[in-house]
Amino acid sequence: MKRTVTRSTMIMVVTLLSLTTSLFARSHRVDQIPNGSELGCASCHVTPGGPRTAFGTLIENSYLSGGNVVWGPELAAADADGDGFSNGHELEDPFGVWTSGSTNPGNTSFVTNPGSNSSVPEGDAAKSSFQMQFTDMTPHVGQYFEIRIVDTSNDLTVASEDLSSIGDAAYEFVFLHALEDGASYQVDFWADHNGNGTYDAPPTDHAWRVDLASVSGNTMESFSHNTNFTDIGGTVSIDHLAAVPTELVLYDNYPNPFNPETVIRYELAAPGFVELNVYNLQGAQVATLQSGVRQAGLQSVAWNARNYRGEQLPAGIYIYTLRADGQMHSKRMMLLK
Ligand SMILES: [Ca+2]
Ligand SMILES: [Ca+2]
Ligand SMILES: [Ca+2]
Repeated sequence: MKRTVTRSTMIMVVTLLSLTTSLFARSHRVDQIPNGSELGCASCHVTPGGPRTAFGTLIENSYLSGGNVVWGPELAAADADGDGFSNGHELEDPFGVWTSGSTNPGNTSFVTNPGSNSSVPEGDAAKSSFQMQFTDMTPHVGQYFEIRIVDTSNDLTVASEDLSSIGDAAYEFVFLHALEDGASYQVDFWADHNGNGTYDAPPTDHAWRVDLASVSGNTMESFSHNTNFTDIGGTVSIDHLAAVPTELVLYDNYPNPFNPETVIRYELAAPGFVELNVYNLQGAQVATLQSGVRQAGLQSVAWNARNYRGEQLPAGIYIYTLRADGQMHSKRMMLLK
């Protein structure tokens, strides 16, 4: 990195910083814990700049690096004030996934003081949270993915989320305040392996179930891709796929890179004329995959890497461009040999 700060500016900044720290304690650390601005310095100091709270002491002793707070899973899991709720639970980031500079997590009105045992979460805020970590999901990158948590006592879905397109082999979901202590749940999830936009029993689509028996506190599970499928049934909500999308969306093709075939998917907000073309990097149009009126909803088009004349195209990067509804979207794909 280039240094553009002059020596005199540096001295001024250092002087200002030392003045500020002596007057206002380490107020910059407020931005280094999730929802830190909700409590200000009160999370770490009993009085501004005064004695530290249990949370402030824990950070001071074990979670500073170069004067900055090291927020993460470990500090989140600890319960500094011993009130039975972890620091992360009290700050709405139970698994310590928040990073400084990003949007504050969770519901700010649920935040309680991790440095005071008289400040504790109540009602929904006291409910436990769940984190599901996925790894090695490479076979499904680019596919639609859905996960839901079902209360096994009444078969009701207590939380669900989806990804319109899996972006990476590793990803995670956090469901805040979804679990009741002592209750049991099943976590059902599936990837739209055949790309048709609806759930099909395995092995056509890949679907799995993880059981959470009698949960106690904030709970974390991890899952790596395997072929031990469970048919999670047709009750999974895919309503939003049937529903008309509100805007034109062009998804990453899958697989990518590819050989010999890939699938391009997009969502159309209203019925209308659609043109889907493929160009090479020189800007020449090499194929037209669609040209005509299409219905609203999810559309899926396969391409076998052949040009207008049916000839196999050389390996390389190609651009696919979707024109519809007065808009144009483009993405890149890579053909391998
Ligand atoms: Ca606590
Ligand atoms: Ca507390
Ligand atoms: Ca499917």
